[in-house]
Amino acid sequence: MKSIFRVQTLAALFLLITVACTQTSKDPKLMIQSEINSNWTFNQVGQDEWLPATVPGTVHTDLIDNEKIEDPFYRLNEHNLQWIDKVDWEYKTTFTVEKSLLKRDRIQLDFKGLDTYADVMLNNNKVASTDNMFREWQMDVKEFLQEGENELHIVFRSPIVEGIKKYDAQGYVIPASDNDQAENGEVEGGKRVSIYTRKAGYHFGWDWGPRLVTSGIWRPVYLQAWDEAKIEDLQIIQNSVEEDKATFTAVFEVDAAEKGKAVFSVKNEQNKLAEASINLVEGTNKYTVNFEIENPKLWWTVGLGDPYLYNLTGELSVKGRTTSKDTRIGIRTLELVRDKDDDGTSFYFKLNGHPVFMKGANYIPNDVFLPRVSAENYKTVVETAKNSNNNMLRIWGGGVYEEDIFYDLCDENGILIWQDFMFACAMFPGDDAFLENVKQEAIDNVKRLRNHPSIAMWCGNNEILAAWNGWGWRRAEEAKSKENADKIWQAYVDIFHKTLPGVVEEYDAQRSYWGSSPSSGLGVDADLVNGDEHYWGVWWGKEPFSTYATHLARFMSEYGFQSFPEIATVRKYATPEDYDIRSEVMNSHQRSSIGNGTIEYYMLKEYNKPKDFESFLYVNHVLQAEGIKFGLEGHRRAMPYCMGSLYWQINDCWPVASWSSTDYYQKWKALQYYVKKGFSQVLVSPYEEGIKFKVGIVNDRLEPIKAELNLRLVDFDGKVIWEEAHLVDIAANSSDDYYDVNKNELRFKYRKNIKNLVFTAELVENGQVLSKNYYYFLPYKNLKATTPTVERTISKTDEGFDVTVSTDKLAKSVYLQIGDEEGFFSDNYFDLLPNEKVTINLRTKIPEEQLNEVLTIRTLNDAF
Ligand code: BMA
Repeated sequence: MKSIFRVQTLAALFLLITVACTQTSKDPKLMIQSEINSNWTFNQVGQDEWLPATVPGTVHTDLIDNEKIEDPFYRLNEHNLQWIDKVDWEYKTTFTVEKSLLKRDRIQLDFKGLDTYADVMLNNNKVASTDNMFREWQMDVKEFLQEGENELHIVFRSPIVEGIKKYDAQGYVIPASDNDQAENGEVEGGKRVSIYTRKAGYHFGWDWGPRLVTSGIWRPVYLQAWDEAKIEDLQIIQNSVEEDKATFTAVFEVDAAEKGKAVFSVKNEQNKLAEASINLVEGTNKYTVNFEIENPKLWWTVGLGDPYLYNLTGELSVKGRTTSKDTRIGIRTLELVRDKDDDGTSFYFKLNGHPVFMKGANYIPNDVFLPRVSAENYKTVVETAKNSNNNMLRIWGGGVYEEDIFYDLCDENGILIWQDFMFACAMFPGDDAFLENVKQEAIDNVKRLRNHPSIAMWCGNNEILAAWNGWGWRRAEEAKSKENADKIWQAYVDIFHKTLPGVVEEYDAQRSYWGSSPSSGLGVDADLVNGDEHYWGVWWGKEPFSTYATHLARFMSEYGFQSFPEIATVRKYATPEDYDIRSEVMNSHQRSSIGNGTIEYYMLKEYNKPKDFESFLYVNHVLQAEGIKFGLEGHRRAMPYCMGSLYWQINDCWPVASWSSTDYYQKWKALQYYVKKGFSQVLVSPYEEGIKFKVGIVNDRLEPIKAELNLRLVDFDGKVIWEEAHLVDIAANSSDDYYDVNKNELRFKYRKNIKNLVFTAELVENGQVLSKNYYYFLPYKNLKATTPTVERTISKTDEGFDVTVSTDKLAKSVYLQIGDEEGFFSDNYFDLLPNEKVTINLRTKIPEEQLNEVLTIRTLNDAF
């Protein structure tokens, strides 16, 4: 039996191979693709100095690599490099094409990103002229290719020169904020030309960014060849989710060279989920296949469950040859709920049926030179967000639609994305060509990103509606000419009320579109009861930090306070002679017009003047963190009225004074540690409100909690003056107060010690501390905190060290540093009470002897 079986199998196999070979000697794959990423050189047009180039890359980074310019981030170098964006640049490479490839039905060049005005020449034939950094460009090139060597040549025209042409032709000035640093950029007449070019706004400068207007092949270039048909896109639409099954439609967008029979299928890693025979129609068309997933595991955000993902493959077979596209989905329902209620209109996200408070940050690009952001950098920023209990990041509209890897990481880590379209703080042109360009850009990006479970919502722009109405742009324009003001507003309506929502409706109908952040509806100005809010009263308005907790809207999508980076980062761009925030170099790395003065104003309210530059940096970190803490906790306590808190901003694009919680080198400032605590799944939060002193508890878990709430008044020598313990029942997904006294009573009772007292609140569940929080009744400068002696012991761990610290008196804002060495402390800038022993884990590669040399521990007392 056995041997017969074997003979039969072999014969069948032989037959199969012969059939396959006689049927076609062609590649079994319908499509092949290769990346054109080597042998690139570049040259300034008009010069003749071709130098090696990196693709993907930028002109600036190629000039750095060839030592033609110095590091633009160092001291004042940026200002000597403004000529680069006013000249044209060209890139060239050659690549080899085999005869077999030329036999393919169709051959295309596929550019994932060209920055920005590029003329593309293949073997001296112009195959495209591009004008939008955010779009992908495909061009049919079969007729221009030859066997053997082929030359690809791309000329980038200056975005400034192109912008000036359009600016001059407009006939009236379209308002743009001074984030477009035209003067810094030495643009003739200070013309703010950024709005004419579909290119990352922050390249033209921002109040946290340098002015470095790049050009280049910033995303990969592919050569693709195929026969019969190509899958252009695979969209997975979720139709229904029930406990035992979820149903979907796979929408294949296929470009077919000719009509004919095809088999479409959808597979997961183990099984074929569905298959359908469909007749292809020539040209680009959509074909659908329905499928189901049994017992679906849901995708959850940070803290609520696993962000479970399903890998799927859509396959297309024509005449026995196949092509496929991989994608990945998360099964979840997500709604932006806008219901009328007693206060106005709600604004919250409901995930898998549960309202979820959004805790997170605004996110900007990680570098002004985008292609050098590594996978590791992306991993770090997303992990920082996750480890700090963020469940949402807002990709702000003055940057870019991020790389695929960024969204993949957010999918994997349970972080939702509020995705702005790329428009910020400026009005824009509204001519037909511009609108069509914007439409194509939106289509490209919506199609690229819509299968990611992390994408929560599309938002038209950042602060443009607020600028037009609230900042007075409309009135100013009307005063100049009503007719032109009407044209400018019409362009706004065309882009943000028609084009962009139209694309979302057509290509991603299941997601919400929000016109502008902040706003209260399409074209409706932000108010506190109907939508999202950017609150800058603290900072621009010099209002006290405590206002964060009282200026409440339905969703706080921006608020922030600045700090300089830590000394190790400052040392990378400045030398000791620059160590004064008003020095030319430090000032050039501070782009907020009111930055230095505002930091000092707030600092002197809470603290005395720091004794030196390094101490200033340290106190600035603590100041920023202590300030934002009012927002992190206050917004959460105000749930369900307020359902989101996204501080401005998690990252930096160069080393600078900014509102960020991690600096350009991804180092955590004090704020990042405070965010981690302020956004913990369960939070205990002592606070003052009017004449009351209260302790609130916020529970983001979807289950109730029974816990012990321990409250104490402790003096700075560690003596417990008063204590109370309460057993508390905390409802699921709730915020409430669990202690409430008259503030004056408390102050009166302890008036003798108030300068020497800290109120501590601790929430304990089954012996585990869920959250711990300290509260002082006076600003630090009015406290009687004397210099403590902090003891430390060190022990080696697999990934670094455990540093255990203890103190004889209150140690305020304990700050551990390891000089310029690389390392990460699990906690930092924390208060330590006598009788406490706290172990901090330090992840580092430095040896123990070195650690003993470089480890320093400061407390706030050392800063004055
Ligand atoms: C917000 C943002 C940015 C800006 C930040 C700090 O309004 O939208 O435009 O960088 O404030 O000023």
